Amino acid sequence: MGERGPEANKKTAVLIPCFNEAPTVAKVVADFRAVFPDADIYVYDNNSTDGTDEKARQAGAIVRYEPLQGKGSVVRSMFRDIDADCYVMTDGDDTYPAEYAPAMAEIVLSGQADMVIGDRLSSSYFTENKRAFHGFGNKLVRALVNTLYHGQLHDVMSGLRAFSRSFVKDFPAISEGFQVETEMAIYSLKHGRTVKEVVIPYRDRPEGSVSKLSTVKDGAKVIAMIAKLASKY
Ligand SMILES: Nc1nc2c(ncn2[C@@H]2O[C@H](COP(=O)(O)OP(=O)(O)OP(=O)(O)O)[C@@H](O)[C@H]2O)c(=O)[nH]1
Ligand SMILES: [Mg+2]
Repeated sequence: MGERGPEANKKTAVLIPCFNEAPTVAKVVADFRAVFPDADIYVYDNNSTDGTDEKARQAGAIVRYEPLQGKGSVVRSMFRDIDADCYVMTDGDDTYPAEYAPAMAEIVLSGQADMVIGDRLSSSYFTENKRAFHGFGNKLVRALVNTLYHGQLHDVMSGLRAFSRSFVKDFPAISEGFQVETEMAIYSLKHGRTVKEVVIPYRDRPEGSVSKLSTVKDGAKVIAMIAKLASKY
């Protein structure tokens, strides 16, 4: 990337929603700091009880607290409160490769997309993720969204994304939980936002790190969200 590229003088913010990610959050902050030396890195802690906030602060993140539980609630606050030209979002569980994120941000900063999705489903997701029902759920949601909203997305629910400022400030963020990524896909398809995907490798959570996703309960909420938005948006 040249010094005078589209990213010159532009502010990038890295957003990491976290709920009890103490085993991994410091590595995630360090990995993203290494590839975005000038970015503001935010960890939004959502009532963690395992010292996630301290670990994040020691690693150099700006830590903020969100009392309303749920990834969607956190995304709503982050999008409202943070000012930047480009936003990169990732999970705190060290499942996404930071080294792919600058190319994704570049697509946003050069004006080629409002949202760039890191597409896990076209690479290692189905062999890396050990919960078979997650794979099924991802395929089902992708098929429903693409059929109902005329999309051609490969990965609707990925946690690694880049967004433009206008996307972040316009996105309604009505989801409280894990439906938020699906809401982003439907919002984009219905409102003519440009979406691009970059294929990324995916790795499973390391030993000792615990998933917050209840496959059936959260899966049902995602399906309900798809139905709800069909009339709402
Ligand atoms: N702020 C906040 N973050 C959450 C909450 N639940 C999960 N997260 C974060 O959202 C990200 C994704 O959660 P995961 O449990 O990894 O869900 P997933 O990636 O869909 O599922 P796995 O494949 O099991 O990892 C992680 O960074 C979590 O810490 C929550 O209630 N609040
Ligand atoms: Mg995860």
